[in-house]
Amino acid sequence: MSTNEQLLNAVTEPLRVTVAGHTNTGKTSLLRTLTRDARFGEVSGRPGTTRHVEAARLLVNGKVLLELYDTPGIEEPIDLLALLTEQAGNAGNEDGRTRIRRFLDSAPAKERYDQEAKVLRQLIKSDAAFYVLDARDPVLAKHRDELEILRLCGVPLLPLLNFVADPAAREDEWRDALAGLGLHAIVRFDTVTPTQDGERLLYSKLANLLDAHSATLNALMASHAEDARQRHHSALMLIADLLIGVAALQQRVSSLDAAVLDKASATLNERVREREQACVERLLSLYRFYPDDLESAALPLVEGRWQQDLFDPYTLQTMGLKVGSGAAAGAAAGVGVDLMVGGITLGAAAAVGALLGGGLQTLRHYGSSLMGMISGEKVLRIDDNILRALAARQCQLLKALEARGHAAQHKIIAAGAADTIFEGQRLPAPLRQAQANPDWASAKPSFDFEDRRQQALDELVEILASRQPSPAQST
Ligand SMILES: Nc1nc2c(ncn2[C@@H]2O[C@H](COP(=O)(O)OP(=O)(O)OP(=O)(O)O)[C@@H](O)[C@H]2O)c(=O)[nH]1
Ligand SMILES: [Mg+2]
Repeated sequence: MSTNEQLLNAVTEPLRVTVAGHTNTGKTSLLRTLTRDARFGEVSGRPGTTRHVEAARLLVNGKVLLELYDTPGIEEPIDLLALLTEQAGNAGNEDGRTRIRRFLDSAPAKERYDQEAKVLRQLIKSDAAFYVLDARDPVLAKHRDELEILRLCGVPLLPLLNFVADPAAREDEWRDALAGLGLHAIVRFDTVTPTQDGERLLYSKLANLLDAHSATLNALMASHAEDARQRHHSALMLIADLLIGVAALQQRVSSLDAAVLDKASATLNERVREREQACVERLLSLYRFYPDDLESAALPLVEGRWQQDLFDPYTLQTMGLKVGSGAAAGAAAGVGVDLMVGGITLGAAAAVGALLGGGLQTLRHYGSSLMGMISGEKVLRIDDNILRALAARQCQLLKALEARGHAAQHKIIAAGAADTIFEGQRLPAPLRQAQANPDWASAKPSFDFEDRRQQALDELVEILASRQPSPAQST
């Protein structure tokens, strides 16, 4: 039995954690990020958005490990604390829970304080609570009163500093104030841009507060790390498959006539765009983002589409790349298409280049051009720098998706700012092999070449992984 299974077997019932805090501090956003569900609840910049308690469950192997409860924001803590104190007035030394229960049974809990009552009703039956705060806020009396009220429920509280990525965050001020209230275990967790090990830290601090539930939290952390590794590997497979497929793409042309080249390269470009788009959609869905969640911004995509066309010379320029092949580099002839003229010697190629007025700078001979040598056929294929740009863009997207919380609603990286991935003169071997194997344009089952394609794919995944390690590896 694996350690993970042992941990899971030790879990008897789900851990119940209430997410509480002042209104508009990012409670619902936290739920979105922890459940990786960008559609959970309603998030907005106006206060009082969440009006009811709403639960989300985290499952591992079909078993519910954690139940998280989103709650309405607390709006009137100062008056409520005064009421609780007043209600306790003649009751002597009763404990906090009794005071809270009395309040919950009283008329104000159904009227003026009905939002607050929903929070307390949930909190009192939970194992713990995250107290979400906006670290940009100054520490005020209302926060202290709010914490005092929540603490009456007798449930361990873990304060969570949200908005810590904002330069206006007053982290030290909050740490001091919380320490003054006896709250020393604190987590920084920006729900929009959580750090790579943010969730692990969150759960491990919670485990420190909740000895009895450490098996649950350990199982959750182990499963999160494993999920992140698997997602990362699947993402690299998608990217590698795109690159191998595109490198193998070829478009035959009957002549080197400009109009023929134009048409053929346009067809080829379109096939690449479609494949790139399909890869984007798969990556988004693998990371549980939706194209329409990204509206007006997120990533360098608009509604899941790249803002800049891959074949626009400006796109390549912003990545420090240019299209190499002279003859095919004229915009009309299809930017980014490398021209291979089978069977033509360098001398003859130069002549053809001269004919086109461009000069074939990157004439290459690959496997299929041997065929061409006999038949005299000509094929267009995708320029090396387009492959570099494709790799860079997809890896940039992957990085952004891995850094993005599911509560994010705004742009996080600038278009075109991708780092180059395959620097230098030559493309990695698996891509060069793909260029020589037009059959690799799509994965097909059970042919001889399938294994070699798969090997090249695995090799390319390794190369990509060495440039873009999984975030889970650092944890
Ligand atoms: N930049 C940034 N914005 C955040 C973060 N967390 C929340 N927000 C934004 O803050 C606003 C409030 O977020 P919500 O998640 O709705 O807050 P809430 O605490 O659930 O609010 P109520 O339900 O009204 O109590 C939204 O506009 C969020 O997009 C964060 O970590 N960084
Ligand atoms: Mg909310």
